[in-house]
Amino acid sequence: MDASAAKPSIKTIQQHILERQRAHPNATGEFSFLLSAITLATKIIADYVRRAGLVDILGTTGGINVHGEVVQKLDVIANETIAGCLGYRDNVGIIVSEEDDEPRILKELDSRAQYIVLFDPLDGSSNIDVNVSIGTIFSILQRREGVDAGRVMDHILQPGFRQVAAGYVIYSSSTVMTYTTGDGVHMFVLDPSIGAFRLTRENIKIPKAGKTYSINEAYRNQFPKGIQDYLDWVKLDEAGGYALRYIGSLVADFHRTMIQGGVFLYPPTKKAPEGKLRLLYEANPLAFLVEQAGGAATDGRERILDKVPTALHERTPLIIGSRDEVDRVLSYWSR
Ligand code: AHM
Ligand code: MG
Repeated sequence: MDASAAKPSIKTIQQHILERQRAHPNATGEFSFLLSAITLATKIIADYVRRAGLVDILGTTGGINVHGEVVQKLDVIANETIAGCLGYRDNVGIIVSEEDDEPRILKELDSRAQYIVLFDPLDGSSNIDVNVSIGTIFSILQRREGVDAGRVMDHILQPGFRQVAAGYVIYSSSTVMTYTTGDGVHMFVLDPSIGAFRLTRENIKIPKAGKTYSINEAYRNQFPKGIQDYLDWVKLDEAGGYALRYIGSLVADFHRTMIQGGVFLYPPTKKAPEGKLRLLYEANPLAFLVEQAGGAATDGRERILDKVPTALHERTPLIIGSRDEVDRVLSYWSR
């Protein structure tokens, strides 16, 4: 990417979405209305994250979530902030969150309340207390035509290729929002002086290849043999100098991979035979983004976006990143 592409524009995310919508003759503006709820929520979360050491929001709530993980106070704040902002949008019928056991039905799905928003409110939350980057990931589906509104799970459990939009926000040295509606991947930086996300990169392309691999190698002995073989190969002279980078926040590891290329892997382990990451609100949205940017995402057997979900909080192995590197991993390991 050339330097001019990274020059901040005065175009805000709202202007960008509206402009892109105008290119579609049947656009009603509904969608920008929905996305603006997400940007509003993430601005509020960014503000909490920035003040995290100053106000009493660090540490745990004492609770355990549906995945058996310790719930951080900021997890709850982020979850309720997003749910609250979406709750004011009459075109959102259902929301699904990593932090909630069950979907929240805001309104019965109909031609007005047609969207389902699925999200991980604060990904990487075990990193909160040590000031490492964390993020929000979201996926947007539309209700299924001809399916009764009462069959809630049928509307939610749609394969990833049906997503109408997806994105993430990373709370880091700056707050960055990246989204796609199937028309390229676009990146914005929150300008705190005006409270708006400003366009910094349009139509991002992930490098086709990259020599950075990102995996929790401490689990090496638990990984399938093929993954172990790949990990052996990257260390050989003939591989040509790979680097390992692992932050332990999916959003942050993915963000780096999108910009610099390489591969992120969370394979099955003995402890988590289906991997750790969740299909609906982690793997699917990131897979949609990476494919739009020219990369690839697989579970080792099939394309992530083709997977037909069977449960709300289903997990999946995830190999995602530059196309050539994903293919290389698959040449060592496929299920
Ligand atoms: P979370 O959604 O509860 O924060 O868990 C998901 C996180 C990802 O951000 C990250 O990639 C992964 O867990 C790290 O797992 P591990 O500590 O096993 O490497
Ligand atoms: Mg997560």
